Amino acid sequence: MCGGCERGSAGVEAVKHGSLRLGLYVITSDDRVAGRGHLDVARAALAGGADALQLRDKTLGGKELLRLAVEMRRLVEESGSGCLFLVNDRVDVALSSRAHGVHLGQEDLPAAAAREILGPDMVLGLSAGTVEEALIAEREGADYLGVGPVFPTPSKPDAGEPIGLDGLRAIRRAVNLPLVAIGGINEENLRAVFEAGADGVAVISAVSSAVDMEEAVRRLRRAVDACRT
Ligand code: TZP
Ligand code: MG
Repeated sequence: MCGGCERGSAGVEAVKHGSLRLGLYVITSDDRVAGRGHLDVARAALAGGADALQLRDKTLGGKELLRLAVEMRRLVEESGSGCLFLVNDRVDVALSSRAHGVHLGQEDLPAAAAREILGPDMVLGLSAGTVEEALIAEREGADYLGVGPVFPTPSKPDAGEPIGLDGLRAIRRAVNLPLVAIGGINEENLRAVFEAGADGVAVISAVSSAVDMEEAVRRLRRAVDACRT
């Protein structure tokens, strides 16, 4: 999809043709295991066959985040894997690093404003934890929704009460957008998540905390594929 592509070529065109691949969506974290950083997680995600990769760091300033984003974008391109690359929170960093898209939460720039800046071709993902948020996100031009937390998570202390599989089902019934479920998802519980209507699963600790991250991604890849055959 994006080997050597320019900004946004994996965007709306892919969505329109129903080919936005989000089945296994890996989000990077820093220092979950000492000495292991964002780029290590990214390398493992790419080698293990992730469909999408998101750079997420709540602590870094713009300069350092952009440096990482540019490097991650380069890794994605070099991998030739067609993996989608998104930046969390920062539309400016996503644009400047030529990411394929950005993922925004409820407290970030409103979707309509983000879309205006990003243009029609970049992928815009939005977080939604309720049916109401999902309906608004759909109306405002999201390409996919990050839905959760489905289960309790160690990775986001302010994530709020888990919505459970019932919450995910309710959002599934309400919107047509691709849904990427997030929060406490692992190899063991991901089948139930797909059965509840998710199109993909996003994970942090299932990869970042694994002893062998690349092997963890490969196992998740197989588990995701097994749910969809
Ligand atoms: N948004 C909702 S839950 C969550 C985010 C970023 C954290 C997911 O991390 P983990 O370790 O896969 O539960
Ligand atoms: Mg955010």
